[in-house]
Amino acid sequence: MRARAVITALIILLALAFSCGRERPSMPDGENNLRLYAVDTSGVFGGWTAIEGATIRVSSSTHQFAAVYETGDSGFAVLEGLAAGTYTIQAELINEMEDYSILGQKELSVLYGPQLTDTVLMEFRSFVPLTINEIYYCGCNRSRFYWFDQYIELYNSSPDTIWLDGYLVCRNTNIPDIIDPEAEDYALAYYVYAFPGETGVTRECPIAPEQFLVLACDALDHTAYGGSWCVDLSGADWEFFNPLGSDYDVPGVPNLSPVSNEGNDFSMNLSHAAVYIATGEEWEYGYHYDENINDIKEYIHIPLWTIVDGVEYASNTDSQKYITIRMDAGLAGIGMGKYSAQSVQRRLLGLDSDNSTFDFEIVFPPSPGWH
Ligand SMILES: [Ca+2]
Ligand SMILES: [Ca+2]
Ligand SMILES: [Ca+2]
Repeated sequence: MRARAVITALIILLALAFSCGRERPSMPDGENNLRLYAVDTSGVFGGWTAIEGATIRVSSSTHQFAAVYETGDSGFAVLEGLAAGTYTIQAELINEMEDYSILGQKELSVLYGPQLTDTVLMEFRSFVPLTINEIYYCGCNRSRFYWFDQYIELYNSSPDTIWLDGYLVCRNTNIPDIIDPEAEDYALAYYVYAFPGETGVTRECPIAPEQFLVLACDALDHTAYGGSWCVDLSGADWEFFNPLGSDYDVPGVPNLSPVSNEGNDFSMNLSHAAVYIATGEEWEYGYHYDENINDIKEYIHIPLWTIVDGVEYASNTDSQKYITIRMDAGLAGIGMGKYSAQSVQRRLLGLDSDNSTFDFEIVFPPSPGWH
């Protein structure tokens, strides 16, 4: 009798277990809710405290997802309906009146779970003196394949003039085929152009406080060649000029000159590349095998400690990173289409969290020399 009762109980348990297994709802991808606290550690609000009014920016590195939230009076925001995946989260509070910003970031893997609670710790983030403020790369006229109006804009958010003599402007190559960017203490560059002069010695290339510098691939009025959506760069401050190539040297616009021995103008891929500026204090040629051409090729190694700012952009969020996350943990320009005449620009002048997903936004029209 007793044995039968035990067996019956077991059968019921087994049945329950099976029915649970069968009937457990296959959790849809988007059913996770995350309660996220934004905790300030800087002391602006008096000790560690979860703060109201912090902006929470969320993006995924595993699927197309970007959203913005704000914390309520209990210091948290509820991020609803998150699909399973990996997210980068930034909490920020920017007080332009009182001129401070507190930021925090974290990477989070969201699995299949009904409710999660997490915290982002925030601390002071100072404004970076010299930044890449805008990159315009995607082209302006598909019918003419016109993308020659590319440019890079620099900005000085410090109260002092910065001398760019000897500084380098660099563009990567398709790095994952050649080196592991996380394993090296240099960034691999393919196009490297230099400002005239010598770093820390000569003083000929100033960028004044709050000044924008436009570095044009060709300092021409491109509306005349590519159409009305293209950018007039006739007022550019500098232009990239390669005397080895069939490049046009606009008189009156000073030139950035190639250090790399490629006969090409400084050009940027229309959907995925990285751009970095370095002080030029140290660099060297490096030779690597490239399986795409089955040959050794010449590159330039830019030591990470000389790099002032680096930005990677890509239209696809799951693109393989070209540069180390120590320079840029994210990607600017996600979702941008080729020939859309849009550019990526820093959201806030001089604010650099080393994650371009959060630091940059897509803008139209491009804004050479202004923000
Ligand atoms: Ca040029
Ligand atoms: Ca020129
Ligand atoms: Ca601009």
